[in-house]
Parts: sequence; C-alpha cells; structure tokens
Amino acid sequence: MIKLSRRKLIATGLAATAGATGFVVASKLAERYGLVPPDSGGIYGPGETLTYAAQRVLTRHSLAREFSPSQVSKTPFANEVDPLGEEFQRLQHGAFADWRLAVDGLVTRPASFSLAELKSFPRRSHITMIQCEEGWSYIAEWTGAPLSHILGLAGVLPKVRYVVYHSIQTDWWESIDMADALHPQTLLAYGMNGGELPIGFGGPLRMRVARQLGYKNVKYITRLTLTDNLKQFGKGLGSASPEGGYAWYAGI
Ligand SMILES: Nc1nc2c(c(=O)[nH]1)N[C@H]1C(S)=C(S)[C@@H](COP(=O)(O)O)O[C@H]1N2
Ligand SMILES: [Mo]
Repeated sequence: MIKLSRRKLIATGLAATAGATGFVVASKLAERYGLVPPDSGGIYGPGETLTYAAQRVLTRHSLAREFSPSQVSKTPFANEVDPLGEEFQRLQHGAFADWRLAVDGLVTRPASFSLAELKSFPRRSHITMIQCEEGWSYIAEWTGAPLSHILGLAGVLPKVRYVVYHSIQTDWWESIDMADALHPQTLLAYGMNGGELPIGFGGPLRMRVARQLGYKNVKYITRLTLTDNLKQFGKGLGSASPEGGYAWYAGI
C-alpha cells in the first residue's frame, strides 16, 4: 500500500480541486486542516484561503532568501509613520531604558522584558529583503531575538494558534500563525546593518517576519498576546490590515 504523507495529500488535493471544481472544495480542505486565514469571510475570502493554504502546505519550512553583505541597500527607504506621540517621546528621552515588551495571553508565565533583557538573549541576524505592498523594497541586515526564544520563555500553551503583536502606535497591530511565529527568521529586531535599529525603521523594537510583506513587520512593538482565536481582536479579521483592505496573510 502506498502511504501518502499528510502534507502530500493536502498539496495534491488542493492543486487538483483548485483547477477542477474551484475554490469551494479547496476551501473545505483548507478548513479541515486548520488552514483558513481569519479574513476569509469577505468577497476575496476563497482566494485568500487558497493562497494561504497552498503556501502553508508547500513552504512550511522554507527560509526567506538571504543576501550577501555586498547586497545590502546603500539607501534603505524608511516608510513614513504617523507622529509617535508623547509616550514614545518620553521613552526616547530616557534612551528607551523603560521600553518594555509584555507577553501575555495563553502563556504559563506572563512576562515583560526590557530591551537590555532582549539583547541578552541569543541573537540572530539575517540579510533579507523587506517589501512594501506599494512596490518598493530594500535589503538590510536585521538583528534581534528570535520570537521563538521569547515564546519559549513565556511558555506557550498547546492550544495557541496565533501571536498577536501590538505597536505603541495603537492602530498598528498584526498577527501571525505559529508556523511564522516559530520560524527561525522571525525576529524581534533591535538592530539593523550592524547598529541600533533607527527610529524611522521601527526602533527600538520591530517585528521582522521575513516571509511576509512589509506591513506585517510592525514597528515599535510593545506587546505580544498569544491566542487560539483572533475573533476577539479588533473587528475579528486577525489584524488591522484586513480592516483596511489588505490581506491578513501577506506571504511572499
Ligand atoms: N508601527 C508601524 N509599523 C509599520 C508601519 C507603520 O506605519 N507603523 N508601516 C508598515 C508598512 S506599510 C511597511 S511597508 C513597513 C515599512 O518598513 P520600513 O519603514 O523599514 O521601510 O513597515 C510597516 N510597519
Ligand atoms: Mo507597506
């Protein structure tokens, strides 16, 4: 008897049904395997489900392309952000000594880390490209603490499915699934191109999700919340981006 792996089965099933009977069957398959993104309800729902599920099945363990030091962009482009507010300015004034990253939700040990603590954890760097949905991109070296390490310290309960992350800019929040949260290239970045992470690029702390578009790389991160259900956040679509018309899953 030929034993098909579960992964192969899903991939084969998705590819076949997508062509033949369209999105409906593929969506059902995706749902059965827990591959339904939180913004799957709207007009673009079936398409979003298919993209997400297919990518998840085919690229679950893949790494984003890493570049060589000579390929780092000479003039990286920092996308403009709204004014950062008084609380940010106060923290900046104190050289971010009081900046905290809180970790809460479905964890056994809710925690709060200073930047100094984050910098004392094992660090990882990678030279990768960040791409905005508006078409521009740049290559930089990012340095930070792997998100997986921080989640390990907080103790993730088995039923957790997503990490929600919040910025000091309260309208900027996103979430990723555990495949991206535990991915080795997913960093809480505090360094860029060998120095501190400049404020324009999200300093003192930014989420760096190498396999997704720029907007998932939220700047000025202050809190992580672990959850098994995204419905309770915002409008229930998983993050701020689908509320503004962008896909929750922005894989590249
Ligand atoms: N807090 C916060 N994070 C943010 C944004 C923002 O305006 N505020 N812009 C996002 C968008 S749309 C993109 S493309 C990238 C831009 O990253 P860059 O400034 O390093 O180019 O940051 C993302 N993270
Ligand atoms: Mo963007």
